Amino acid sequence: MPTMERIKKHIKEHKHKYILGMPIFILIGLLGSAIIEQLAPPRTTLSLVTHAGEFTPDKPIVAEIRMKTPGSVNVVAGTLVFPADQLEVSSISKENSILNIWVEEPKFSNASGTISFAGGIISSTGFIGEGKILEITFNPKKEGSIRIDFIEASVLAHDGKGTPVLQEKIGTMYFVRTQKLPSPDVNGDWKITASDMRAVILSLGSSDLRYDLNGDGRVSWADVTIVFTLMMKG
Ligand SMILES: [Ca+2]
Ligand SMILES: [Ca+2]
Repeated sequence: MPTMERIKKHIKEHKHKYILGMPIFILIGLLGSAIIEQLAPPRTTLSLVTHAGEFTPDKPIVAEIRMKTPGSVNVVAGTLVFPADQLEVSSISKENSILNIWVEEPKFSNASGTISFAGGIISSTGFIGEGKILEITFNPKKEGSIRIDFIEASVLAHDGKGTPVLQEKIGTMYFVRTQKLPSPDVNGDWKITASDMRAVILSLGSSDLRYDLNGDGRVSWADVTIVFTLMMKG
């Protein structure tokens, strides 16, 4: 189990203790995990990414499935799931994709909340680096936090054997709201993590509106709890 997952599982099991002792937990555990993230070597990843913006119901969200790989690859496939009651796909585009052959045409179902694709790169060298696989336009239907994840995905090496090389699938979360409150993703990296919680904690007692997540005019533990609760759900 990756370190962060292990930490999250541990926190879930001992949640009440951490809420009581939260400041100590922040200083020691969370600073450490942020350092580990920064020192990580390059990995083969598949992610769903979105440009910054405000998410409100009925305003389209444009997202990209992107792949990053330090070694040469030639097959990429995946299935994503989204909550069909909160979100619908309005279109999928393969324009400017790094994939140039499709084993399975990209498709989606707004009834079951799924998106799937499978394709390859026909080239003597395969593909190394970072590039776009697909662009997806979503329409949020209502307020709330919306999670989109890869339930399965694979990336195969351009080594004549098709060795599986995908190391991490990174979904995303949107915070759709009609009221103009700051997003709990205060550092804007599309994840609710210890970094967001740390930023809110460092502003405790201030009236910095960027961290006043519940809109009561000051930054308090109530705002920290909003981030903490979402972090535990993720
Ligand atoms: Ca964040
Ligand atoms: Ca507040």
